[in-house]
Amino acid sequence: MRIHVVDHPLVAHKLTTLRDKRTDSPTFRRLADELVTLLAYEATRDVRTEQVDIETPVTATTGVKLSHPRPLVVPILRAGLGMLDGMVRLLPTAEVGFLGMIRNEETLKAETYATRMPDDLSGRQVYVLDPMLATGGTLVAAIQELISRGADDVTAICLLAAPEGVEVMERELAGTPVTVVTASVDERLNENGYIVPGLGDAGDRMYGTA
Ligand code: U5P
Repeated sequence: MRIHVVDHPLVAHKLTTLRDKRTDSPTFRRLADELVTLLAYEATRDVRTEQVDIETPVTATTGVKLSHPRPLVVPILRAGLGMLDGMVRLLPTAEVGFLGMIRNEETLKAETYATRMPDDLSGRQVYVLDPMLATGGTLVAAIQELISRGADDVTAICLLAAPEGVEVMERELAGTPVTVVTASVDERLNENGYIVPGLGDAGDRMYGTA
C-alpha cells in the first residue's frame, strides 16, 4: 500500500474551509467537489492510456487516450457520493459502481448494505471514493471486495486520513496494489472514531443532517 499526501496551497486552502464548523452544507459540498477534482488529478497520474494516431490541421501525429477496459469509479455511500461529480469531471468516460457501507457505531466495524458493480473487475483500474479514512474498517472492507472481484489496481481518494487508519490499511492490505491519495493525514482518532482535528461527520456536513 502506498500513501500520497497532496501538498498544494489550493488543497490546503479548501481543506481549511471544509474543517471550519461555520461552513454550511451548500458551501461544504461545493468545496468538497473542488477538492476532489484536485485530488483526482494526482490520483489519475498512472491511469492507463494507449497510443492513438490523429491528424491535427497541420500534420499527422500520435497521442494517447484512456485504455479499455475503462476505469471504474466506486463512491462509498453515502458520503462518497458527494465526491462523484468532482471525480467524473476528470474521467467522464469512467464506469461507475456503488458500494453501500455503514459503520456500526458500537463495534466501529463496516458492514455492506448495497453493492452495484460488475462482478468481474479483472484488469480494471478502480478509484474508490470515501471522504474519511478513520479506523480504516470501511476502506479495507471495500477494497477487499474490489480485489476479490479481480481489480488489479485500486486507488482510494479520501479528503482526510487518520494515522491509525493508514496503519490498518498497511497491515490489512500489505502486498496489494493499493494507493491512498489524501489532502492530509491528521493527528489521531478520538474515542468515538472521529478524526482529530478532522471536519466532523462528512455525510452530515454534506447533507445537513447534523
Ligand atoms: N467518518 C466521518 N468523520 C470522521 C470519521 C469517520 O464522517 O471523523 C465516517 C466517514 O463517512 C467514512 C467512515 O465513510 O466514517 C469511515 O470510517 P472508518 O471505517 O474508516 O472508521
